[in-house]
Amino acid sequence: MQTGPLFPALTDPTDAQALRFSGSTHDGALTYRQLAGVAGGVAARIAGLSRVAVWATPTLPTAVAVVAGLRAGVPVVPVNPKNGERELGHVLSDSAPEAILAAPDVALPAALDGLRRVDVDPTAAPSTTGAPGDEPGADAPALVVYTSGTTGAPKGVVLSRGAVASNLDALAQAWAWTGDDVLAHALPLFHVHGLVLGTLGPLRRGGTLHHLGALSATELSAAVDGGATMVFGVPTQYHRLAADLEADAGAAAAVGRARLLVSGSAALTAVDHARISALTGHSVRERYGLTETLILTAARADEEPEVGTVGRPLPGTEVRLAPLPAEADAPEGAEEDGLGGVEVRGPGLFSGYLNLPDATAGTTTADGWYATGDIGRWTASGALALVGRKATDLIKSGGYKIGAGEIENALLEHPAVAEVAVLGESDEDLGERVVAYVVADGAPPEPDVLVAHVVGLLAAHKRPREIRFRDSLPRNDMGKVQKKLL
Ligand code: MCA
Ligand code: AMP
Repeated sequence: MQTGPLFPALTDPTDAQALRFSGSTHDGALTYRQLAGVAGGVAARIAGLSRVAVWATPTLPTAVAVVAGLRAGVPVVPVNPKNGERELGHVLSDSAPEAILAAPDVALPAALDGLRRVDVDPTAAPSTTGAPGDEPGADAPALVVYTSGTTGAPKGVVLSRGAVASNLDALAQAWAWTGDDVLAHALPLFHVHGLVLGTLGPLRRGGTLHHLGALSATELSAAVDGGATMVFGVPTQYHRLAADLEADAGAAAAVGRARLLVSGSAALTAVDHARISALTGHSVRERYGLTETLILTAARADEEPEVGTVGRPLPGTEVRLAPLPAEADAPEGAEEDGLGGVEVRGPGLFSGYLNLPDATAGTTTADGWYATGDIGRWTASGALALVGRKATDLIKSGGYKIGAGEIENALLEHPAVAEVAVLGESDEDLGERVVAYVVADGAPPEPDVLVAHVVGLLAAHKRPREIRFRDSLPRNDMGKVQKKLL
C-alpha cells in the first residue's frame, strides 16, 4: 500500500528530465525541478476543490495538470477532447468538476462555458508557495476515468491513490523499471494505459516520459537514439509500426536498441509479434488489465515471454479462473478443459463507479474478487492466455473499449432506424471494427447518413465502419437479439 508521496522525485526535485513532448502543437519539456514549480503553482490554485476536469490532449499541459491535481489532493477527471456532444455532456454532469484545467490557447467547447477555467501554462513562473502540504492517504481518490460498458453511457471508474501507486510499483518489479528509464509512447492521456502507466509511471519512478505524438518509425527511432529505453503501445500501433519498420532497416535497428517493448489494451497477434521480433530482435512483452482493475498480469522483462500469453500475475495481485456458467456466451472452443472466467483480487482494484452504487455492488464478491468478463486459461509456465470475452456487447477497437449499447442507442434515435444490433468484427489493423446491422423503418437511408448521425453524438472512433441492412434481426424466445447468429 502507498505510503508517502505519489511522486517522491517531486519532493526534492533535481534537474533530471521528467516530461518531454514532441510531435504535437505543445512541444516542450520539463525537469523535475520545473515540474514541481509549475504543477505546484496550479495545485495552489485548485487546492480545496472537490474534483477537477482536465482537457486531456496528448500534450505537456495535460501531464502538468494531472500532476497538479494529484499534488493538491484533488481528484482528476481526464476528458477525451474528441468526445462527442453526448459523452461530454454526460461526463460533465456525472463528475461535476469544479474547474476545467487546459492549456491557455485551447478553445474549449460551449458545454464547458459555465465551468471555471484554470489555464495550465508549462512555461509559467514556478510557484513560490513552496511544496504542498501532506498528501491524502492511499484510499483517497486520485482519478475518475470514464470507460464504456455494454449498455448505457460510460461509467466513471474511481481509482484511488493507493491503487495507482501499488500497481505502478508492481509493474516496476516486473519490468525492472527505474528512474534511469526513458519511456516513449504516443498514447492518449485520458485512459489508464497512457495516463496511469504511461505518464504517472515514469514520474513515480523518477524517470522520464517522452511522448511522441505518433508511434512512427521516424519518431520512435529518433527517440531511442535520443535515449528512450522502453516503449508502450497498443497492438494497432505495433501493427502499423511493423509496416513502417519493414521499409526502414535503419529505424528497425534503432528501435532494437531500446531495452523493452510492451504491448497492451488488446491482444497482439502472433503475426505482429513475429514481425516486430524479426525487425528489432525484441520479443514484445504483453500485459493485461482493465480500467477497473489496473494491470493484473505482465510478461516480465527478465524472462523470454510466451507468445500468446499476457504473462503471470503481478506481485501482490491474485488472479483465478472461475468456472464458466453453462449458458455463458463463451467463445468457440470454450468447452475445452481449463477455460475459465478471469477474476482478480488485489490492491489495484477500483473504489467503485462514480454515482453508481448498485452497478458497483454487483462487480465484486464479498471477499474481494472482481470478475473481468474475460475468458482465459493458464499455460504450463503459469502465464495467462486470454481466449475471449463473455460479452458480445463489448468491442475493442484500436485498444479503445466501445460498448455496443451506446452505439445502438444513438442509432435508434435516427428516425430511419427501426431495429439495430452493433457488434465487433475482426479487423487486421484495429483488432475489431464496429459493424451495425440495421432494420430500416421504411426505405433504408444512405449508410453515410447513419454514420454521420453517430459521429454527431459520440466520439468518432465509435462510429460504425460498416452498416448492413437486414429485413429482421435473429431473436430468441425472450426477444433478445442473438448477435452470434449475425
Ligand atoms: C482513431 N479512430 C478510430 C480509432 N482511433 N476508429 C476506430 N477505432 C480506433 N481505436 C478514427 C478516428 O476517429 C478518426 O476518424 C480516424 O480513425 C483517424 O484518427 P486518428 O486520431 O488519426 O487515429 P490514429 O492516430 O490512427 O489512432 C489510432 C490509435 C488510437 C493510435 C491506435 O486508436 C489510439 O490511440 N488507441 C489507444 C487506445 C488506448 O489508449 N486504450 C487504452 C484503454 P475520422 O477520420 O472520422 O476523424 S485500455 C486501458 O487503459 C487498459 C487498462 C489497458 O489494458 O491498457
Ligand atoms: P478497458 O476497460 O478499456 O481498460 O479494457 C479492458 C479490456 O481490454 C480487458 O477486459 C481485455 O478484454 C482487454 N485487454 C487489455 N489488455 C489486453 C491484452 N494484453 N490482451 C488482450 N486483451 C486485453
